[in-house]
Parts: sequence; structure tokens; C-alpha cells
Amino acid sequence: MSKPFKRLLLTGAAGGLGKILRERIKPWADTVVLSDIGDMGEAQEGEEIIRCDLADKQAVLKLMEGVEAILHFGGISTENTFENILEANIRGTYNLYEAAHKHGVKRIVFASSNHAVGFYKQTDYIDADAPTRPDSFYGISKVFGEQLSRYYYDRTGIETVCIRIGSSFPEPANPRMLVTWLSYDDLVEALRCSLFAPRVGHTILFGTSNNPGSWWDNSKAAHMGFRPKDSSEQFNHMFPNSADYPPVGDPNSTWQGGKFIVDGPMYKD
Ligand code: NAI
Ligand code: 15L
Repeated sequence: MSKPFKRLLLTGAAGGLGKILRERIKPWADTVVLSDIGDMGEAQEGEEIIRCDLADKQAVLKLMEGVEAILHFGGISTENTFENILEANIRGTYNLYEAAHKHGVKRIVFASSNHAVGFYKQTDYIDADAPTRPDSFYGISKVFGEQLSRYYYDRTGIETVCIRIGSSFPEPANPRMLVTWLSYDDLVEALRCSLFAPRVGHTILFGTSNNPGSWWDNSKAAHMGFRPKDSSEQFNHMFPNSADYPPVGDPNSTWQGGKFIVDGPMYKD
């Protein structure tokens, strides 16, 4: 049976999520092009491996040959120096969109982050139209990617779904993540909806499982048809009482972005 795409590009393929997605996205393309600066091991059947630094414009242009759609997961995934974020996330995402435009790519899924809105409080309930409130240089780079993709949609028609991923790990590491957790199955479902919903234009989707007490309203992305199946409730036993929760005033129990608001170079000088 023929697959939906001939060549589907996954950036960040050597990363935590990239390693999970590598297997799971195979049914969607004859060839999954895996790219990263890190080690991706050997190419398996249906895979092609291309080492590429996203900050290298010419290399990204070459990477894009024949690509029909992109899952953009590559880049620095936590707070870092502005210079490093600038190269990998800001210049890297610009290079990716410019190359995608030149090669006629029609749709991109951008791994944005809850840290684009991390300076909202945990008592706030926001939707995709709420102004961004990044909590770090990292969060600012995700806002940049969201705005850049908006611009490329308006200017060139490339469709993008920006998934503001909460915390996608095997299980929550703290009580905050009971709210932000995104199971791997639900992540794959969000990607499936992002790639195959008939028309997505430019959409911002909050990427969480069906967790109780969510801070995020996905009604503006209803056209995506994303219905998460998992819930963090299964992990409630890991945090049995409030003594496990940081005291009131602690970033992890105050801000949506948790401790990112105090991480990073700005606070270490
Ligand atoms: P990760 O740090 O494990 O993977 C990121 C990958 O990007 C790494 O393999 C790294 O080598 C690669 N990379 C970094 N700089 C690069 C460059 N200049 N050129 C090419 N590749 C480069 O992160 P993880 O957890 O797999 O996240 C993947 C994406 O999802 C990231 O963009 C992250 O910001 C985003 N995300 C992840 C969340 C999570 O809960 N895991 C939450 C929110 C967003
Ligand atoms: C992110 O954006 C990071 O990539 C990930 O490592 C987690 O820290 C996650 O957010 C989170 O907020 O839990």
C-alpha cells in the first residue's frame, strides 16, 4: 500500500523524542529522513540519515531535497545562552523555513513549547490567542518559531501546526507535570492530526494528554480533531500528598513554566 509521503523529514532525530518518533512515524512515509547533529546510529529500512547542523544554511537547503513535510524537533530543548539559542533555534528555524519554501514543502509541524507562555501563572487559563509570555531565552526562541511560521504561512502558504508541548516523557517527574504531561501515544496522535487534518493553515495546539486541571484551552484548534486518550491521573500515586509539592511561592507551583523562570544564564552571572 502506498504511504502518504515519499520523504518526511524529522529533525532532532537523535533526541529524546526523536528516538521515540523514529519508529512511530514510519507508516507515514516511504522514506523518513532523520537529521540531527548528534549520533543517530545506523539507518534502518525506510530511513535515510543525514547529519546536519540547522545553523548551516547550505546544509539545510540540501537536506530539504525532495522533502514533502517536516516534523521540526531539532534544536536546544532547555534554557541556554542567548548565543547558542540564537544559532540552533532562531537561525536554525529560519534556515529550515527558507529551505522548505525553496523546495515547495507544503506542511510543517513545529515542536514549540509551553515555555512560550511559561510566565502565565498556574491559576491562569489561556487559549491560543492569549499573548505569549515566554519564560526564558529558550521560550523566546519558540515564540520566534511560532511567529516565523505565521509569516511564512501568510507570505507563502506553507501550513504549520505549532505544538506547544507540555512535558513529554514516560511519566511526570513532579506534580507540575501532572498538568503538563503528554504521553508518547498522544504526541504521535497530535502529529498525525497535524500532518493529515485537511487544512490547518497556521494553528497553535497545546500538546498535553487529557489531564485533570489543565491550564490550556484547545478550542481554537478544534479543526485538528486532536483527542488525547491518556491521562496523568494514572500517576497520581507518585505524588500522594501536598508535602511532595514545593511550597507556595516556589516557581514549580506558581508559574506554568515552572523552574524555567529561574533557570538560565541570566541568573548565573
Ligand atoms: P532533546 O534535547 O533530547 O533533542 C533535541 C535534539 O536536537 C538533540 O538530539 C540535538 O542534538 C538536536 N540539535 C540541537 N541543536 C541542533 C542543531 N544546531 N542542528 C541540528 N540538531 C540540533 O529534546 P527533546 O526532549 O527530544 O525535544 C525535542 C523538541 O521538542 C525540542 O525542539 C524541544 O524544544 C521540544 N519540546 C520538548 C518537550 C518535552 O517534553 N520533551 C516539551 C516542549 C518542547
Ligand atoms: C520543554 O520545553 C523542554 O524541552 C522539556 O525538557 C521539559 O522541560 C518541558 O518543556 C517541561 O516544561 O516540562
